[in-house]
Amino acid sequence: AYKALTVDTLPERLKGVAALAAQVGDDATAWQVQEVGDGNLNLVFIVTGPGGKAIVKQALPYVRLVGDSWPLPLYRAYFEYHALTRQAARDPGSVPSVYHFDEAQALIIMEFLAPHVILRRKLIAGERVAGLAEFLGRYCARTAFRGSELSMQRPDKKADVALFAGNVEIPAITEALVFTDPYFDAEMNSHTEGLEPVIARLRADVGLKVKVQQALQRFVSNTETMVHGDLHSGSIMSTDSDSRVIDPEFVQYGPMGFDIGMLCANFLMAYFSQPAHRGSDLAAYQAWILGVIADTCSIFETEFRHLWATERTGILFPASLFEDQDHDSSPACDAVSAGLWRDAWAVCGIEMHRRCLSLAHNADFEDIADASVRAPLEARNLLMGAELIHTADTLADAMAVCALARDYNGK
Ligand code: SR1
Ligand code: MG
Repeated sequence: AYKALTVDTLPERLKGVAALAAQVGDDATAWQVQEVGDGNLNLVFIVTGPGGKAIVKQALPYVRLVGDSWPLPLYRAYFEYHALTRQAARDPGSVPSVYHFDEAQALIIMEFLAPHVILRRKLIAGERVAGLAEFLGRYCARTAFRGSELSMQRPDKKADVALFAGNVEIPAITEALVFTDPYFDAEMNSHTEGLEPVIARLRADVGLKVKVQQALQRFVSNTETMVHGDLHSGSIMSTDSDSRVIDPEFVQYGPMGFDIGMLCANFLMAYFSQPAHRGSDLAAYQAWILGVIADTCSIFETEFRHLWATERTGILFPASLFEDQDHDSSPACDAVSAGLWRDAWAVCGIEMHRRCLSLAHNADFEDIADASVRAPLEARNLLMGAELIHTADTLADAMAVCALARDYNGK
């Protein structure tokens, strides 16, 4: 039966797992165990032994952030495991290696990444990561394209959609906390004092709420590709020059623009929060963040078009309908890309709202102790989010989004 691990029980309980012993050494009495989970949901242990280190991640039967009053299925570890194997296949090297999965104990033993730290912490500290945009742009494009019917064969895609459709309660968190709660007075909401006029304006904007619900409609019903589902800067670990994506338990089949939209939102929130974190290097660091957004999106587009040209092996937009007739499928790729970015910018604006208004705010803003400093920075973020949601259909590209961010940053 399932039982949550502790630092004291882990060596005895996992000493027989050969895959763990292979990483850290056979002698479990020599293992040192630390619990380091700082996310909202799970236990995360670092196991250190004479042979090295490994991560043991175990799901809890409830939301850690809230407590056992909010039960949450253990099955999320099963979906996380299957997501990691697919991400590793679709973008090799982008995620930690998995050594062992135990479904009954809802635990995954995986690679200890060192000296990687959570990207959000690096952004708050004003640190740069070389190659970040290249890595993230390629990761988002490859997983979006290779998990869709642009690439996958019909039986594989149908089987995968059916498999991940079993992940019900975890995406339900996103459906509520991201797409719904920010726009009414939901029980678990909280906000910085002083934001009331901005919040009232958002909630009075019926057109905005229609667009958000349309985005939710696409999120729940459009199974275009396998999305990570929670791709914020806390789901990325980086050194100064290497990055990996972690934590895909919010996986589902959803819109191709979902992950990159959520990702850009988190860079924008890093950008808007910087005046409270930086001194003399503020302008240069903010410019670097906007550069990461612009480059990530442009590399996404280049990689997506490269895959379109070289790996279009699925049922969608077959060469027989395009290349044979006019030797050019680029108008079709343009149309797919336009729909993808429309979804991405809407999700981007919505994520910018939820991290300031519903449960689970982000440290970029929360680490600003003085509410009178935090509120105006969050207000810029909320208002730009609303503009993104309203104009998602017509935004030219990520450069236009960065220009908008510069405008709001000056307000
Ligand atoms: C109750 S879970 C709250 C948030 O934590 C996760 O990391 C997701 O971002 C989720 O929305
Ligand atoms: Mg997470």
